[in-house]
Amino acid sequence: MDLSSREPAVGTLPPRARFRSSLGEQSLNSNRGEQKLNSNRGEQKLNSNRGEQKLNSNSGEQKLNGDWRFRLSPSLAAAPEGIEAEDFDDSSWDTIPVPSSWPMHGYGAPAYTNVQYPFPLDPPFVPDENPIGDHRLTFDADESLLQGAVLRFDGVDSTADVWLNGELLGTTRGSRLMNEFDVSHLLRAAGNVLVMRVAQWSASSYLEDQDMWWLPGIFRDVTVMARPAQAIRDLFVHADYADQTGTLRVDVDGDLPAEVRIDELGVVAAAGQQVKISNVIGWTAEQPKLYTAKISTELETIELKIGFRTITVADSQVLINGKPIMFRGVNRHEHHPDLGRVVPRSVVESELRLMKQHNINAIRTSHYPPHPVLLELADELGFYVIDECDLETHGFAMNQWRRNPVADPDWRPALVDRMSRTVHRDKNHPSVLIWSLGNECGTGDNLRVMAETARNIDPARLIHYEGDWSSTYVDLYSRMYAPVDEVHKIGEKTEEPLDDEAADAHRRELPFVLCEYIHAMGNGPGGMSEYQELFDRYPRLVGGFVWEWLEHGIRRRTDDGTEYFGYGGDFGEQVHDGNFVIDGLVSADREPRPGLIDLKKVYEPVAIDVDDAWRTITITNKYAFSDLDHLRWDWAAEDADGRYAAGVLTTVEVAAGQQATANLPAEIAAARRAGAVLTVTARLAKDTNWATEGHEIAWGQAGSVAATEQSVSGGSPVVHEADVLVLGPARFDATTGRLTDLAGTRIDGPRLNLWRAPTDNDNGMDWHIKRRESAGWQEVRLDQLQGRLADVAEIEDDHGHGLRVTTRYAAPSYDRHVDVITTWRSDGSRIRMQATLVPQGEWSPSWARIGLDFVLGGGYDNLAWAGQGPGQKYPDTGQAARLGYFTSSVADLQVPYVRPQENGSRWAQRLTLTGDRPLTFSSADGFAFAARPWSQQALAAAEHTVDLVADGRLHLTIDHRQLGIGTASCGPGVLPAYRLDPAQLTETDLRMELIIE
Ligand code: IPT
Repeated sequence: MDLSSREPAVGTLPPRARFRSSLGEQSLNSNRGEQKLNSNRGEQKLNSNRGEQKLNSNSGEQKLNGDWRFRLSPSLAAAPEGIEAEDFDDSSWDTIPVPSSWPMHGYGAPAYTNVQYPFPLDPPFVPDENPIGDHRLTFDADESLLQGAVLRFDGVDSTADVWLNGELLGTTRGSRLMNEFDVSHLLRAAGNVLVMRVAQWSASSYLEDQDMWWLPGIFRDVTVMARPAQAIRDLFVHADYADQTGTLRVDVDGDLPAEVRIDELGVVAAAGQQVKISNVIGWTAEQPKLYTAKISTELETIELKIGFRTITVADSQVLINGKPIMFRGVNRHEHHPDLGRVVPRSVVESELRLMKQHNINAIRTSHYPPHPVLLELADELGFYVIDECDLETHGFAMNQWRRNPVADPDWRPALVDRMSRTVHRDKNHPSVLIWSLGNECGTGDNLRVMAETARNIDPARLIHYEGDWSSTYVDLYSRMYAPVDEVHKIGEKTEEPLDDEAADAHRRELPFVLCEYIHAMGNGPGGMSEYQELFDRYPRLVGGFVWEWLEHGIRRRTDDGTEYFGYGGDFGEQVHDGNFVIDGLVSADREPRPGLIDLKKVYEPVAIDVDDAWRTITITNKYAFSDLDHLRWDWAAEDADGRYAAGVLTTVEVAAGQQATANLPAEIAAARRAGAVLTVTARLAKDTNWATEGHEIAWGQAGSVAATEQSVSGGSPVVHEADVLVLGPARFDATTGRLTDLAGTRIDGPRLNLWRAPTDNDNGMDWHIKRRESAGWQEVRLDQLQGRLADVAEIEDDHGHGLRVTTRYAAPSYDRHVDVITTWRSDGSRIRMQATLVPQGEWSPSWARIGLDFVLGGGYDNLAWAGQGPGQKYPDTGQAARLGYFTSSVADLQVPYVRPQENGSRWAQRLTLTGDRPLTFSSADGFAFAARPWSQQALAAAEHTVDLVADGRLHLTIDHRQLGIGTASCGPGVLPAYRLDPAQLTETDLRMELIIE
């Protein structure tokens, strides 16, 4: 086994398996010729690899998925010899399912790195310690396969030698690309022996440095397909669309006479013949109309779903069927918490439905061609897809890009081969609009050649690559994590010029896409709306793809069986990148995180604005193609007592891309009252293939939740009882100045809190931001504030009696401090707290919050609030939090981020802890609150969800101000509008008021 060959590695094509035109232009054969596979086996001739799509033929196929014999060796040297022999005795081997990622079945362990290669950079060689997974299967072949057949692997990570019945077929290359071998001469009816020696590391690993777990194995389907001598080898559908007219030509390889039929359109044509078809419905993500085509030869019929659509670029926009579109996209990796790279079809189906349900219309298959099922479903459900080649060489950056394969001519055939196989595999999917050369490979001329390769095979699609900002050989100007102000300039076409004038002129006319943005790691992402506003404003900005759809957590169990998700470093890796692999809108189990709920609001295809008087509604139709006939419009009014009026609006007519204002029925304005909220919701009027009738698409609101009665007069005088000061229902400890009891409920607080358990964004990567928020906090020891009662005084003034408590908070070793002056009044049943902060000294650069902590005993497991909910909200997140009246258990307020961190804050004007003795906090200005069964310190110390243990108390933080969240975990930090810089605080920022009863 030669692990170091610079690819293409897979076999020579027998003449009949050649592509008619496409592959003919490439010099693949010369590179594929003789390969030295294994020192002890000498030179071997490789077999065929067609690098093309899977044809859905009626001539038959047989899946070889199932239990295979398996043996893992720590190195090639330690691997058994002679396993390819048919009579090799594998009875002592284990069995493993195929497809599988073997570390997920107890062999070795998963390992996670982002940019860095976990082995020395010595291309194309890999270490001697190279796990080798030997796989063997004995099978009988279906009758239909015996006239000629191809053995197909949809995914083998990273490289395998393959033998059938003792004969070497060749070596697979390209983990996420398909490899095929002609087995016509070898396959027999009974007792076939298929043997695969899979190496975890190979030269291919240098090209596959994606930010994900390293998980070797035969992780996608293994199939034998009947491909007799006269079978169709390749099909290329060209189905364009303009003005209800489809233009169709189906190219079939070789000189095979074939007939093309589309019954639904009454089309019968010869292969290679171009036909115009009228009354065609075009394919778009909004209306993914597919037609079934049958391509028949004397021998077989191949069925194919066809979508008619044309993609063009005009006026720096991307047009589908002549209309500009916007990508409301996500980056999607393939990962399963128990199976690794193996993702069952049912999971893919449900996750794509989940995407559609959250107004997502585009997918970048980061960073490799996906399992073929994904594209089938994308065609069917309607997604615009950037299909990315299996290529990333990011780790060369750590060596100043020396010997980067994309800049090394020796690697060129390998890269060109990968690109061409990507295009050939997926070229007949209408959902695929764009070919992406790969991800994070720096720059190099091989990329330009890859672009040419893709364009030559398929001139009808666009080419994408982000890593070369000169953008000379691509059709889109693409960037990742560009900050809002830069994107603004790009939208206006006033961005900084490139040095090369011609390149600049070319790039300035390109549509702009953010192939990655708003990094969804942990709590966040913050600041999504600001990007969307720019996309909506500037036609050149064709949208973006959130990084990323899915967290790559791996399910683990504690000794007592409690489940949690593991991340990098949990599996004994020496070199790893921690929880950077946990950065998705959904958990590894596909449970939506708050970021996805917010994104759904940000990606709304319809904007709904209701005026304050509840009289008019303004609707903006942001669809590119659809009118609003598919939607139903509900309205409902609610106040503290619940919903009291509701109805359905008559159909609203607004054409695609248009805005209209209409009067609401008079009964709605008549229903308006104080403390009430009107919500208008656009829902699906009927079932679709991704959601049922009634599914919510968009919503808008007017009104407000009840304002609180503010007049708490200082009627009650302060009464002294030994070390206790009593004010109405409140008791204070005279030595600390803190509340100890409120109407019989034990309480401890307030204590000033300026910190939070750092989020992943607070811990940020400093390639974008000047400094990590959490590092700044650590420097000033914001998490260690100590209080000292400076003064406690009884007061009597125009407002009556009161108690004034002054507490000085400061961190160990430092003299900078904040005095908190709290004035308490009571009318006998309620108390009012007014607090003023007086900071002294240098506190820069940021505070996480201006909050007050209270700790209560047990018994408060539920709460109710008037404000925004039901989900969490921070200054630059929580777009989905709506006005209303909410209840929740304390447990349900917590967001189980895989690495625990600040979470769960809600905005309220009134909060009631419901228990035996309900306690209510209110403020007309509103506040944010977090209620947790553990302390902030415990939250910060936890590394996994299982580390968090309820301590029997309720930890309540009431925030007057908070720092935004931002996306500094891999992107810009908190935008200026959402910062909390002590040096910039106003008097209003420093004064808070709360009524407690
Ligand atoms: C960017 C990568 O393209 C992506 O694969 C992922 O690693 C992401 O970052 C972070 O999660 S590269 C980054 C250095 C901009």
